[in-house]
Amino acid sequence: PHDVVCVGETMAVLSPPDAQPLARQRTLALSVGGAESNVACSLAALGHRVAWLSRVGADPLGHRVLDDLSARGVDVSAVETDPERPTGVYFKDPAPDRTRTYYYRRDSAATAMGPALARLPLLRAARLLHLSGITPALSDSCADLMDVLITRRAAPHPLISFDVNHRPALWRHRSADAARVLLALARAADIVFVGRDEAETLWGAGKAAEIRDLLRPARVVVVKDAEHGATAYTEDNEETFVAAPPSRIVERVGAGDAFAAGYLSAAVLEGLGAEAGLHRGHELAAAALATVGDVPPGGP
Ligand code: KDG
Repeated sequence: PHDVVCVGETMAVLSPPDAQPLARQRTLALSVGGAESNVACSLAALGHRVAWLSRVGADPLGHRVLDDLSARGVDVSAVETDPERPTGVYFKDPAPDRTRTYYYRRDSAATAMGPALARLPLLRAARLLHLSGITPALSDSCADLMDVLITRRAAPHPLISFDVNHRPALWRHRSADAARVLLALARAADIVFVGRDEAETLWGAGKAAEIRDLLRPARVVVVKDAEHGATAYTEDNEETFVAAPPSRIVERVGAGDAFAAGYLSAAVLEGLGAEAGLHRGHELAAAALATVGDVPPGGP
């Protein structure tokens, strides 16, 4: 069985190779990115056995997604190819404060994921399942899948890790309320990653300890506070803060995913504890901040 199974949409990414504004570009770099598969790539680079589950279109971009992820050591054997719907695409528009993302993913192949996925033996046998708040914003069937996996624990064995990953641009097209849906999912997960600013926007909770209380009964809550550092609240009610090392910032997209991978690798998969998890999280996030791609270059 796999150490970790990550479930979510991955897209083709078009980005300015020089991190300059999109509107001025003549040539764009084509890569692959998706919050959950970014985590999968970082975990595979650390030597963990990882699979990614999703759907891609029967198109060249779908092939590219599968090729890139398998080249990085991620098992993509259970990914479905959709003959009708395309692979999603997104563009990055870098700016000095933060990169904006523009999605072209409505009715993509991944939006047709649904509760049937929870029956896959590969998913049920994993030690850890990593999911994010992007998926319930994709479609009704994706929201049902998240409910079945997290709230109803259709796969009872794996621990569930959930990164809140609030993407307002996706919720704008949905009738469901992001704050309510993401709160219910986070509370029902075992390990939650959330940004302090994200929690403030969603739920009006701005202090790490307040966020922890709000997300109870989740067993572990990791609150990330950008450049300052991150605090982990573990089951014994221990609070551990580790400051982020100073890092060179080229482009931020993917840093949160790298952080989650680092924490899961050290604290959960290797059982080294929260402090080691936070340190490894910061270390991997720093590498992601220093590169334009969602995931630092790598692979065997
Ligand atoms: O965390 C990085 C992701 O936001 C990026 O890879 C794109 O998956 C993505 C999304 O839906 O925003």
